[in-house]
Amino acid sequence: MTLQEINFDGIVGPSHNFAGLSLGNLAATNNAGRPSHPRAAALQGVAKMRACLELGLAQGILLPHPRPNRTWLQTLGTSPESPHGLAANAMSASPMWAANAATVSPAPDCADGRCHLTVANLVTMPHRSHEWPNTLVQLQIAFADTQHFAVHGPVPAPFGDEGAANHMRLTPAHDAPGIEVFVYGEAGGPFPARQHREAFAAIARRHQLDPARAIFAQQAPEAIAAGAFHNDVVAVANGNVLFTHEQAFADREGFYAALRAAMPSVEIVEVPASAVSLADAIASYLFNAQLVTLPGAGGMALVLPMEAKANAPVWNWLQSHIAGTHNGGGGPIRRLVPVEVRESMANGGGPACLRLRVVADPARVDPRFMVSPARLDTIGEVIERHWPVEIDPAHLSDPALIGEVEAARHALLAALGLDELKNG
Ligand code: SUG
Repeated sequence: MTLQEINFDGIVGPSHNFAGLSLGNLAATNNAGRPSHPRAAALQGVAKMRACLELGLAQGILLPHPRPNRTWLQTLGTSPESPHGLAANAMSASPMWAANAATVSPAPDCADGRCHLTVANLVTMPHRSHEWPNTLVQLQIAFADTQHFAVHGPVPAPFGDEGAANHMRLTPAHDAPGIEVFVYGEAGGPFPARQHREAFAAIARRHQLDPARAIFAQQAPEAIAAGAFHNDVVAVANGNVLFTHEQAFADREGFYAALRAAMPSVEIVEVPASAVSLADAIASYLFNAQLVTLPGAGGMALVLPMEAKANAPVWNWLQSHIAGTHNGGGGPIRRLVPVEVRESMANGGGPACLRLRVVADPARVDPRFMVSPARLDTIGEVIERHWPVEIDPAHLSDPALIGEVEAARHALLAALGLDELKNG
């Protein structure tokens, strides 16, 4: 059995819009009210997946959820057709940000030798709080092989859980036991601290992790206040490398010391605030990148948003890292792969937000959730034919738009042989 990292990208749903629902997510609130471009957004996501396949990586997908979420509206005593103030919450395409789908502990970390996944409850934001039942259904189908996977329901409210966006794993090799890092926030700042420590403590217990190999680290309150609503906006890990902004963690020294004690081979690549300010890191999404190990002896690549290339301090830092100006030529990031995900970025979702990492044998995953270039062609064709070109967020309860959005999703499910997801 070959365990490898598979990135499951959320396909951008046909209702993608800019309603400005996420307090503390500066991109989303700054773009509130603008027209969105669902077709272009979804095609950008497909192109990113294609770029990852071309790097030789394994690629999977998660599917858009039913929107508007009629089941959720029903539990609130209403429907898309009735007048209410919930239209934007029911129409959000937020499941595209698969990093918030679940927290994943690969099999080598778990006492029972299975890969454990806990669906994130996302309770802090109303528009995201109703994602988990549909996410859970997909995870239960994709990872149905109970000999190799254990899929858990959400941690109960009020313990907020945002999934893998606040979780990092450091390991000498994907198929070896790793150190899992759980980053939580503390309430009290201007913006919500969405990830609660209690939720992650529960997940570490459920996933049967060795307590000596689980580290709980507090996110810096100033990072949350500056717009880093998830830790993956200011830090990312892969293999033995932690790539982080200097101001990501509340107790930076203490966290680094704990990490070094648990894993002496860890390599911490820290970008100092003197080179890239927290504001530039957050605006450019430098760290919301996929730090990936290339097959063979290619080293690591950083799949990052175009916005990082457009930011002079960020791009200069990256160029000097690659050239080895400050590290004697031995920096772990060997290649930069800028991708265009502008529509998702405008809602605060960079390349890393769009994917959920699962270390598994691809042969154990339901093949309908894996993609090849040919399957991406099929997905692209459905998007070209059915996804709305533009959505004005003032029209989210327009029956014609609702009909178009529902039909588009059904067309994709049919094309991928996933009709069983039609109602949820
Ligand atoms: O939860 N944006 C998402 C972005 C999630 C990014 N994910 C990671 N960092 N992993 C959020 O804030 C905006 C939707 C709106 O405003 O309509 C939104 O939900």
